[in-house]
Amino acid sequence: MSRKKSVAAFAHAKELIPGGVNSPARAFGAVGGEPVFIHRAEGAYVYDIDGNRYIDYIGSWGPMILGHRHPEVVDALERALARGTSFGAPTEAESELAGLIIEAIPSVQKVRLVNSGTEATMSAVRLARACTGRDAVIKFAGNYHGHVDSLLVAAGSSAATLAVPNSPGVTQGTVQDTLVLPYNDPEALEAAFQEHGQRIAAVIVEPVAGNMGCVQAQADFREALRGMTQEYGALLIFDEVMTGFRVAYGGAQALLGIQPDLTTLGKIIGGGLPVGAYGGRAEIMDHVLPAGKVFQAGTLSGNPLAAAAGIATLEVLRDTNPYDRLEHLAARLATGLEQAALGAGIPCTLNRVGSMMTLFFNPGPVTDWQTASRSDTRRFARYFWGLLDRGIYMPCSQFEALFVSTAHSEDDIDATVEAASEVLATMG
Ligand code: KE4
Repeated sequence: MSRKKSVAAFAHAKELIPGGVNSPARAFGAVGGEPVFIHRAEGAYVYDIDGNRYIDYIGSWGPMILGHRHPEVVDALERALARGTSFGAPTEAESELAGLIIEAIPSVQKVRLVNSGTEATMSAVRLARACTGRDAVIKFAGNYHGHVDSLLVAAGSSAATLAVPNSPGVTQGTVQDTLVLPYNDPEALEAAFQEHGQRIAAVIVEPVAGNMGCVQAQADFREALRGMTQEYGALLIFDEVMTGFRVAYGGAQALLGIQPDLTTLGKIIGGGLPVGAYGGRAEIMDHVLPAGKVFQAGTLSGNPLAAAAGIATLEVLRDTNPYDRLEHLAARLATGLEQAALGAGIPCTLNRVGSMMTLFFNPGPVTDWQTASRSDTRRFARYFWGLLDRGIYMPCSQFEALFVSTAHSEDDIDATVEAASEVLATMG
């Protein structure tokens, strides 16, 4: 499989763009080699600039739950485009998208549209601090909430909860109010609240994590999240940028039966165009300017094209309810991958929630960052490249989730399992 044009395109891009990409995850840094440059996509497939076709399990890192260029989304975009692209003024489409989100997620009574998941989480944290009059925020090792300065932190080496910046340019001052705890550890969460409870504004969490690979919050941890925040008057923020409309139409909170105080969204609600959102009870959201005093703004927030793609995507999900089909396809893939690894005698653990999953090169169980980080990333890289050379485009990192879309067929799944069996058999 020749990828000469991608190699040349990457060399050129690196002269113009830091690292040749506009988001680091795309650069194949975690698996080595040169990224493929995509020319076009259709349904379950992407086509690179060398003309190679791949079955796509990245799906733009989550948005493409309906596959690429779904006819309803394309049609909605074309109709919106005929009326213009951006007005800097309110449009009815924004209320329509907000209405779909509110209808789908009972804990959300009002919602503000922004342009990315990062903007959503940044704004939700600011709002929680304003509402509670407190400063401290708890996050969890292995959770990613976008490149918000105060959340770009790693667990402090010293006291278990102290956060340290994990990017140059993030100041100690910015992270002094951030506490980092282990995921799926209710005792650590309770201890943190006993020590810091009166100054904790919020806990932000991926209720089903996708950014350490796929790891679900366990029942005792979920109970502690809701119980401790309620007991100490802190807000519980579910970061559902990835899981919103992915693991269920109502998101992970519908699946897990927990109502957070605030929810952040992105990815699927934009149908492939830039949209983020944060929402919650009206009594909280009405603190946001101009209803309240908490500042947040955005030139292209609620952009008509993005709103059109988001509305079309959510309407198709609402009206066709494809979650049983997604479950069937994803379970078929998961079983096939597990059997392929077992057959090759390679210690692996597969974590799956609905149509998002991760095959960890790790005997498991994988329940938090500490266990996930023990995965064999070199073996993962060999698996990734073996599949890519066989026309299967998996997420280019052990610590990401793959996504199945409604456009994938059983034949696509079976071809993927066959390719994985071949590759894993060479790795045993
Ligand atoms: P964006 O700012 O990238 O739209 O969203 C940030 C974000 C927030 N919260 C969660 C749970 C997320 O998964 C993300 C972004 N996810 C990554 C993939 N794991 C985006 C891929 C990338 O950074 O290029």
